[in-house]
Amino acid sequence: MRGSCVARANIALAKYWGKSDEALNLPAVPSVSLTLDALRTETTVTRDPSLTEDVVTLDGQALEGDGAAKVSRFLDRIRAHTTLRDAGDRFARVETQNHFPSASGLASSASGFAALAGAAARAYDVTLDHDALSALARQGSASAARSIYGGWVELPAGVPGDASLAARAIFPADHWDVSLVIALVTRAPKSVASRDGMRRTAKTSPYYAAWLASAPILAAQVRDAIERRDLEAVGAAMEASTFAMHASAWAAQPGVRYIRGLTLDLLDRVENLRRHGTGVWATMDAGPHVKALCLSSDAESVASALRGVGGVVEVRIARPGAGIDVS
Ligand code: 2P0
Repeated sequence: MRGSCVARANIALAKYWGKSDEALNLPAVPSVSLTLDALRTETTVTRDPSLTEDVVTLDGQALEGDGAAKVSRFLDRIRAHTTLRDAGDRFARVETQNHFPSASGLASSASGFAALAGAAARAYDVTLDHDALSALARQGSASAARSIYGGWVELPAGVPGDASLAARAIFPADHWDVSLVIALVTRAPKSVASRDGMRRTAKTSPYYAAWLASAPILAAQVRDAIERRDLEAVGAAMEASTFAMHASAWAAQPGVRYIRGLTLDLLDRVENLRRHGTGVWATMDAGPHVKALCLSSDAESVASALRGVGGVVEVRIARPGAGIDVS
């Protein structure tokens, strides 16, 4: 009757931006990510015969409207696998706790749908392996497919119509002791949801075609450099992927711009650290925050440098983390 799942967020080193199939939520480009230990989502799904609809809470607050409908539609996909016949068993209470700010560009939808997939499959007694859970989580949010797995993960581009697309683990979390130093620029929700931002980019940006052409090359460079544990090569390809993604979005009409003044100040600081000999590179997602990739032995000094940038709300260090834990 009940399933719980912990999932961790992931940060893409080679970015996903744009879809090849909107209905199946398939990415148009391959992406490569690192699952993190510090950003956790915990979800419990409890089937409750007394309910006449799903009841969803996020951090203790009732979720209504589109957010709740998205969760219900996701549960419907799990329920489609069940042989439960009793209508009273259909609806569930879904309680989610995010241990980081929601919807602010810190990939909460990634850990959110990964945790929901794991918890719901257990609550509805549906046996799915990690591959099937990843494909399922992908339909909630493509980046969630990657959070099913720990460590270094790849999500290939989707071929339109292929509902089975899943992420795959390419190297375990202990492959390489790096850290992502996460500098929060604001606690406010992001300005444009990623889904809307990427749709607008695909429809109107003259640079979207260039993004589609360059993203697979950058993803391959990131993957090969991770294999060699070559931080400079990972960092350079990660920054190229980040800037190409943001540039394609910025050129949409109207422009989709996630970068703020403070984002640029943080990028300057990262570049400055590099000029003075620290191996550190930056990335941003669909939000203004900066995540700096470095060796774990440099993480404290990078964190303290980023804390020194005026206006930064919070800086935390994240290390490679595990895939989902279902109980
Ligand atoms: C990524 N992002 O690869 C990229 C980089 C944001 C920038 O995946 O529409 O929430 O739900 O599949 O996964 C954010 O997009 O989008 C994202 P949907 P998702 O991490």
